[in-house]
This record gives sequence, structure tokens and C-alpha cells, in this order.
Amino acid sequence: MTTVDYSEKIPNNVNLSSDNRLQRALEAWQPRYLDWWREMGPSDFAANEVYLRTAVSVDKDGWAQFGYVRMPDYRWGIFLADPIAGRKVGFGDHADAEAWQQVPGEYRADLRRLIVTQADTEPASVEQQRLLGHTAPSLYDLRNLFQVNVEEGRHLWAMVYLLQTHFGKEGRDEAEELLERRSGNPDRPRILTTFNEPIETWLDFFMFTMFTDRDGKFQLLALAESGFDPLARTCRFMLTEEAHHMFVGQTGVGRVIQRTCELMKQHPGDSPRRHGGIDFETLQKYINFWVSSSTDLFGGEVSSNAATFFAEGIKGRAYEAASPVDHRALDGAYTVEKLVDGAIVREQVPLRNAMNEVLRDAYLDDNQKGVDYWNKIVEKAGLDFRFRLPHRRFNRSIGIYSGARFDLDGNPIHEADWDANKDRWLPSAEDRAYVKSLMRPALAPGQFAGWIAPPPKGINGQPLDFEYVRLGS
Ligand code: BYC
Ligand code: FE
Ligand code: FE
Repeated sequence: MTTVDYSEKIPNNVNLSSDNRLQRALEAWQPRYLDWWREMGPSDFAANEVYLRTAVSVDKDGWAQFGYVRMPDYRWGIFLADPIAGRKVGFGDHADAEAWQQVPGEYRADLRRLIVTQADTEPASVEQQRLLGHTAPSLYDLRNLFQVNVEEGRHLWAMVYLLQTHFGKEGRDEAEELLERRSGNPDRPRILTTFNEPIETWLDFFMFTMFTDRDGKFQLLALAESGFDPLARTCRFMLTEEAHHMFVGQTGVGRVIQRTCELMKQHPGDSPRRHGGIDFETLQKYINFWVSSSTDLFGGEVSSNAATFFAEGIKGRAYEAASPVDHRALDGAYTVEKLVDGAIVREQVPLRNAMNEVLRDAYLDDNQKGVDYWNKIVEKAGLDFRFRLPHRRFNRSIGIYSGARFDLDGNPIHEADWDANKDRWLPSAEDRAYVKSLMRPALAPGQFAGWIAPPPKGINGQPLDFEYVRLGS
């Protein structure tokens, strides 16, 4: 087990003090990061104490410590999972070679690009969520939002550490630019689509942490297999933090569903909206929106980039090393779909070119498990409705399906049908206005807004009426 050194300005388990140049570069970046946090992090609440967990080791069983912290004082640091002795490159053309501790020169540009893309999503999500604190449905939820926010900030640190350690001047320039792009800004937007979508309400937040953070899980799983060992170790530790983000999303939506079920049983025949709840149909539309947008984050179905990353041994498949698969993937084929004159045609492509689709398959399976969990809540309440995932072709803006329109079952449709139905499939302006109208703060200890059920238990063994955020402080 490696313990984290908190006596240093930048907590770390990478022996930062032994590398003066790197330490200086990171210490120069730190105040700029804090400026960014003050400008683009959670609006207000900087002075309030929040009951947060902080990493104290990278050991699975003992990494977190809970206590009150003001967010700008959070100890953002650099934590890598422990090295695995004798680790090998797990896949691609170099399978079985010694894993790299330094960037292989010929893969420098590709690795940098992957790390920058990963890095960019982290501050983007904080920017997207910055106004939510004002309308939190409880102190418990407010604290969870802030926990997610500080950890996404730490994920940026994790990637900036790699950029500054291994990519010289270019890496330092990238680290600056990561603080300059802004989610949703037309002139200097964040890199990937979903990270420029507004997160206007807590329902969007829960859907985002359920479906978009889950893209994070799968991308991190793929990067955790990297032959570039520092990246692999960084991502392995990030995954332990990611689990909580998806918990927030899955249980958050689950609690909204729970509340809707209660209202439907108390007022049979009435729309839950009449009683301040969010009806199933509206929830389904939010699912359709965030799933389809997050499905785009896996890139094109057929991708020479993905094939190259795999061949180079820098981005693998989820659980690659632990899976009994052919790690070179040279002979395999994968069936993808193609649009020919508006019709869907199947085609075989070399497996390496389909790596984005392979990862997307795993992601969609995982999403289905979350939806099954929600349906159990409805079933237990004795109600007939069932939630579902939209077909992967639905509402896509990246890849082959972006060239046409499809309904929720994946059937090709005409533009006119799309126009006639899109407000039934995706949140309409009116749905959004309704959900927004519910967003009023409920911030007394133990209080919960009327559109969401309380969770079954509090955080770290604390009661539900615990003061998770000290608003008076
Ligand atoms: N939006 O060859 P293709 C997380 C671009 S989330 C915009 O198919 P490739 C988190 C693509 O860049 C995890 N552009 O793509 C979650 C390429 O551009 P160029 C984030 C897109 O490279 C919640 C062109 O289209 N991590 O951690 O195979 C909160 C051709 O595409 C998009 C990563 O993404 C898009 N959706 O795959 C906080 C891992 N999709 O070359 C955090 C690192 C594609 O023409 N990134 N393009 O300029 C990657 O592995 C790859 O960059 C991608 C794209 C999988 C994203
Ligand atoms: Fe993250
Ligand atoms: Fe996350």
C-alpha cells in the first residue's frame, strides 16, 4: 500500500518532491487551476464546509477519509494505483513486451491526444454543473454534487500530471488550454459533444452521472489497459472514484421513480405532475436524450483511430488483460451496419477497426442493468410501466447513424416523421419548463424536495438529517 503524503503542497503518492522540475511546473499550474475553480466551479458555496471524502491511500479498502472541507481547500492531488510487478503490454502489436514507463516516441502524438480528450471532459462536467447547488433537493444531494465536482477536478489533476511529466512543453501548453476551453462556449468549446450540453436541472444531473459518467467508466477501463503504465495506473485509481458518480446517478433517478410511484398510488388516475412529481413518460424522454448523447461519446463505429490506438498498445478493450480473448485481434472480424441509400446493410470489418463499437456494446449492456434496477422499483410498486433504452441508432450525431433518422426501435424514418414525433421521444420545451419549475432548494437538514424520495441511508453511516453541508458556516 502506498500512503499519500499530505504534508506537501500537492498531495501525492508519486514522490513528487524528488522531481524539482515537475514539482515547479505543477505548483505553477496550481494557482491557475484554483482561479479556474473559482470562476467555473460550483457557483457560491466556496465558504461552506462540505462533508467530503478525500483519498488518503490508493489501497482499495482504506482510501477514503471523511470530514468537513471548504471546496477551494480540497486537497487535489496525484494518486496512482500501485504498480504491478513485471506488467506487460496486454494487447496490440507489442503484446507481451514490457509495459512502458516512458512515452514511446512514435506514439507520443496519439497518447497526448487521448490524454487531452480524457482530461477535457473532467473540467467540462464541473462547468456544466456549476449552477445546480442553488436548487438542490436536499443537503444530502448537495453534498453528493460537490463530491462529484471535486473528484472531477482531481481527474483533471490526474491527466495534467501525465501531460506535465511526459509531454514537455507541449504537455504544459495543453494543461493551460484545459483551463481555457469552456463547456458550451461557441468559440472555444469542450472537445466532445455531450460535454457542451447544458445540465439545467437535477434530473439532467442524475441522468448525466448515470449515463455520461458511465462512458467515463468504460473509457477509463480501456485506458487502464494501456501499455503506457503511468496512464494505466492513473486510470485504475480514477475508476474507484467513478463508481460513486454512477451511484449518484443510478440511485438519484431511482429515487425520482420511487417518488413518482408513491404519488401514482396515492392519487390513482391523476398525472403525477398534478402532485409535483415527474411522470414516467417525461423520465423516459430524459433517458432517451442522455443515453443517445452519451452513446456518441464512443466515436465512429468504424474507426482507423481506434485501430491505431489498439495496434500501438495504448488503448485496449475493457478488462482486456483479464479476458480470454485474442489480445492481438489481428484475425477477428466484427459486423457493423452501413447506410446505403437510406437502407441498413451489414458489413464485416476487421476487429481492430471496430474497437469503438466493442466498447460501446459493453457500455450499453451496463446501461441496461441500471434500467432493470429502475424497473424493479416500478414493479415492486405494482405498476405496469417499464423503462427502456432507446435503440443505439436513435438520435445520434456521431458515426454512421448520424446520417439518417430513426425511431426508438431503430427503424429508419423520414425527416417529417422525426419532426412530428421528436417531442414525444425527447424532452420538449414544455417538459423542460415543467422539470425546471420543480427545482426549488430544500436545504433544511433531513428535508427532501417533493419530486424525489429520500435515500434509504446516509453517507458514511451518518443519518439522513445530518448536516452534509454547513450552510451557516
Ligand atoms: N464528439 O475516429 P473516430 C469522462 C471525433 S467521459 C466530438 O470515430 P475516435 C467523464 C474524433 O475525435 C470519457 N467529436 O473517433 C464523464 C475524431 O476527430 P478528428 C472521456 C467526436 O478517435 C462524465 C473524429 O470525430 N474519455 O471521463 O476513434 C464526467 C473521427 O472519430 C466524438 C475519452 O473519451 C464526439 N462524441 O474516438 C466527467 C477517452 N466522437 O480526428 C468525465 C479518450 C468522435 O477527425 N478519447 N469525435 O479530429 C478517445 O478514446 C477517443 O477520442 C474517442 C473518439 C473515443 C472519444
Ligand atoms: Fe472523471
Ligand atoms: Fe465521473
